[in-house]
Amino acid sequence: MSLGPIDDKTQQPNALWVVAMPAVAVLATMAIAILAVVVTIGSDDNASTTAAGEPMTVAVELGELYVKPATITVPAGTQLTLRVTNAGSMPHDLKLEDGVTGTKLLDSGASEEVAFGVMESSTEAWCTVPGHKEAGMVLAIEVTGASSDAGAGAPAGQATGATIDFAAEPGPDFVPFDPALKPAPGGTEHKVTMHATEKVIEVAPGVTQELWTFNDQVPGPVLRGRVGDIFTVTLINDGTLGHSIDFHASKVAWNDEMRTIGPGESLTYQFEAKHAGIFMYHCGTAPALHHIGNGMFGAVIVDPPNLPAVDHEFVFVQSELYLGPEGDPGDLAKMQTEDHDAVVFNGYVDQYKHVPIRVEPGDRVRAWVLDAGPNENSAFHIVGTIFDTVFKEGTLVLRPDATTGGSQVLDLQPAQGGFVEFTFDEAGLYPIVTHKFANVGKGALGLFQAGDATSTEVGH
Ligand SMILES: [Cu+2]
Repeated sequence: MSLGPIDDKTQQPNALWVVAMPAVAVLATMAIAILAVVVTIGSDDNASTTAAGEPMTVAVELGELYVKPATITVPAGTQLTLRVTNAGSMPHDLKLEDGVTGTKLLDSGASEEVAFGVMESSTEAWCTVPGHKEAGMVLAIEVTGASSDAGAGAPAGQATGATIDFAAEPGPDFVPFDPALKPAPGGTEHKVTMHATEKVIEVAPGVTQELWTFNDQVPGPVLRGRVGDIFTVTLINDGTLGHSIDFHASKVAWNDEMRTIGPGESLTYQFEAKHAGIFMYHCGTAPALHHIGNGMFGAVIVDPPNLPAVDHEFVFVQSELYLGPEGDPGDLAKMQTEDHDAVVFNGYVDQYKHVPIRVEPGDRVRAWVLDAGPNENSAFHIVGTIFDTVFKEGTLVLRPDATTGGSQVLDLQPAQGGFVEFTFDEAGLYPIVTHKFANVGKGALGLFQAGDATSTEVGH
């Protein structure tokens, strides 16, 4: 027998990780590689495929986000023991499909030798930390000479995601995410505590997901200040996974303030708001796509100097939903293929269609918009009005002026933001959409109600 070849293409840690990889981990990696070679040389290439019970021990390394080797090949009947070392910087484990056989959750640098039992047919083991299997942390155990190869290599049954009924109404106790924005608090220092949590939350009528959140809400809390203010944020990890926070409003080193902390740990992240705008913040823990796509994002608003008062300020954070099974975390595979189930404003399907946002005709309204993605763009538009003021990505690109025109859409790519200002000239209903219209039928629909509207019919 022999170990399967190591496929360098799939097992190279990514470049970012290499930067942060401590020398100790490099040495550990080399040692493991040597161990693996020793096992290969020391094994019997002519082993009988029926030599039931022959023991074999293989060294396996875990890291972000790979298993090395990715494939091991053993004769049927082998009593397989794996010596598993976590060479990564975050906790990992390695378990068979039964979810029981395998290692405990190994901290960075820890090792465990575990009997995986007698191998009768090909199977897989993977890291059970959510998202890590989908990101590539899978070990294929190929069994040669098995009596029946019927199931060999077949992927594990894929659980199907929950489905949304876009015609359904939320329950009577439904409370929408409050879109009203408060002014920046007084003072120039803002002390904020953010709890990273994992919580089952309703995302559409009758549909819940185990979202990963900041302060049990999606989007996370809006932070607001002025240019020159200091934000001191204490992140406390109340979850069971590693989490982190990355403020786009800050200029700080990625490997310090933005580092991943384990369950029960905390860190302090301080930054000066040096530039005006609406900035995204998000969890950056690998795979970041999963942590953002499953709810860990929010907005920091840094007011431009001399921002005039208006009658109403609102915030709309657009994001997608990639549903896993009911009550489970979102589906990373769907996030990777950009196969979203819904596009939502402030975390819930069509919530301001169900509960319109009330203003009065003639009121000046400022809507701050952030596209949290992780994948979709936003063509933010309000049916029935024209934006006379547009601020996008740090620049006031349009202001009311008899010589300039109007704006119909604030166009945003993921992580971009800005604000628009407008009025409603007549009483009635005004839909809030992204004019990427396929998404309007998938949850990206809300309503402003100006004055007393006589009907809640929406003409679509
Ligand atoms: Cu996270």
